[in-house]
Amino acid sequence: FLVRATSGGYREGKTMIWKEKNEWKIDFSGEKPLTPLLDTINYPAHMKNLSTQVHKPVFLSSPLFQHGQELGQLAAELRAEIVHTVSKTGGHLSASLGVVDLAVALHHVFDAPHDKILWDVGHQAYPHKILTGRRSRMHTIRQTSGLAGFPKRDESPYDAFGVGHSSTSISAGLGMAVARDLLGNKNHVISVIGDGAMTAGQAYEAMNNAGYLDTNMIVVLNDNKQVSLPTATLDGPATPVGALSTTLAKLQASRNFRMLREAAKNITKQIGGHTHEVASKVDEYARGMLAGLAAEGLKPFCAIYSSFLQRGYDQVVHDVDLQKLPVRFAMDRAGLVGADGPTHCGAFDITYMACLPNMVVMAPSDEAELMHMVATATAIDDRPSCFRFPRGNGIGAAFPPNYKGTPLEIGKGRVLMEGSRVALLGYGAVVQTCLAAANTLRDHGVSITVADARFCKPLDVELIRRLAQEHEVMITVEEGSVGGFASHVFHFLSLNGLLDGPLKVAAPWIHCNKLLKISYPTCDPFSDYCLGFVCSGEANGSS
Ligand SMILES: Cc1ncc(C[n+]2csc(CCOP(=O)(O)OP(=O)(O)O)c2C)c(N)n1
Repeated sequence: FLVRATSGGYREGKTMIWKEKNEWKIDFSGEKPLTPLLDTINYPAHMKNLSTQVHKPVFLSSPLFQHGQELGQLAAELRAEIVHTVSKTGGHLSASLGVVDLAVALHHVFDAPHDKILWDVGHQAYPHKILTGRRSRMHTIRQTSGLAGFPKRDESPYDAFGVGHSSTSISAGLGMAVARDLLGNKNHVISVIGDGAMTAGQAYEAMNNAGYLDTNMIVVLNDNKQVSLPTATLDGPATPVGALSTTLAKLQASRNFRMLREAAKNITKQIGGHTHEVASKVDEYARGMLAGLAAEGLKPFCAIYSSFLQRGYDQVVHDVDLQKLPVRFAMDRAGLVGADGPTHCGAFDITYMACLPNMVVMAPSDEAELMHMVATATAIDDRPSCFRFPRGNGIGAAFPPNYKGTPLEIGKGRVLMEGSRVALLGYGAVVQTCLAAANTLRDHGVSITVADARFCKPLDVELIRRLAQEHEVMITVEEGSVGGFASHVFHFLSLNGLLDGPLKVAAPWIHCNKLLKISYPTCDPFSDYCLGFVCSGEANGSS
């Protein structure tokens, strides 16, 4: 099997992508590839008449086209197009290249958007986007006001379901199939899921329910034996799927299993809903497993994106927090994540972790503090703890000796800059923004204190009380949703009568787009806000 896309006028020696044995090779020239067939296609309707038959194209002499067909040519051109676009924008290259043939086939066979095509995770949607009217905007992908990096319902009617998180396609597809039947419609529903996404409990629960309901839907398992993430080690690519996949593959192939499956299907139908109820309790188990490790006296760390921890929330609450088990959650990608967009934005973790009764909730203001918080979490043995840190590089803070952190006193913040009129109380990496804003404000003659809260729970109530009593204005700063750090601070202030005096408080709500534009050391939007607030006496835009 050999697929080629050529650039530079289809001259020999300009091949960009080809397959040798089991490996894809890319010879990237950087030139915009010629894509004569793709240029004729803006929507799936334009590719319906392309042939799947072997024929000899007039303008190409490469091996693909001697033995190929128009759809194969389209796929080859799409590959070249994606390599070219992603070389400029960045993004999910391998996942998208991996489904080019599939995307071409699905859009040729099915009639989207009438038929619903659901891409699991959605990181592989670039060929789908190009074939569904968005080719001319691919250069804007993952940028502010540009195309999203993932399928998004309000971006295109061809994006049947919004994604970014894995393993939702079968359950969402099943819902669409059931809705179709209830409404008496006739469309197809196709869920495309990878072997990596297939390892999550949600996918299994959905399959269980789909089998029980016996609704007509199509699930395409894209079993490439890889997750398109950097899983390689020094010994080469690591196979991400484990015992479950191997065992299931063997099991599914066996005759006995197939007989059992038929029998089980009949029994399930007779028992009805109860089976579903029992089965639905098999859920995201990883947090449960960590709880087991902690219960046996080990020191488990759960390192996870803030946005992906959302998936296992009941495990955090029920399996860990209520039992006071010392699982440590290291929440990466906390706060704004830039090009990965809203599905990967770590906006909610402060809120959903700090409302739990036993959780210690921390956020480091720089990479050295992060080391101290790892040490702090390691030392906390009688309850769960968590710390959040942002995507990207540190600020270049000096590391502690031997790269070893020292446990912090729990519930104690620190003052970084002493002033008298305005107190900025930052939580997490935004403390750096506070420091930058403070410099601007000082240039305007405003005497300013900057404090690093370090802990959202337990709060450093002594520090907060002092800041409230000794300043005219207090502003809390965090990168997260309403209900987070500011809520805890204001709650404390109100319960202790500290809002009943002359103190002006605010937790500014600055739109993400503005925040993204903050550049040190000017940090305009935030310092502008502070200046406006301090000088005008009005809490414009505060929440
Ligand atoms: C809930 C959740 N956890 C983790 C991720 C991070 N992630 C992005 S792609 C991916 C791997 C998907 O692998 P697979 O389904 O096999 O897709 P393919 O290898 O075909 O790209 C993971 C784990 C995610 N998107 N969502």
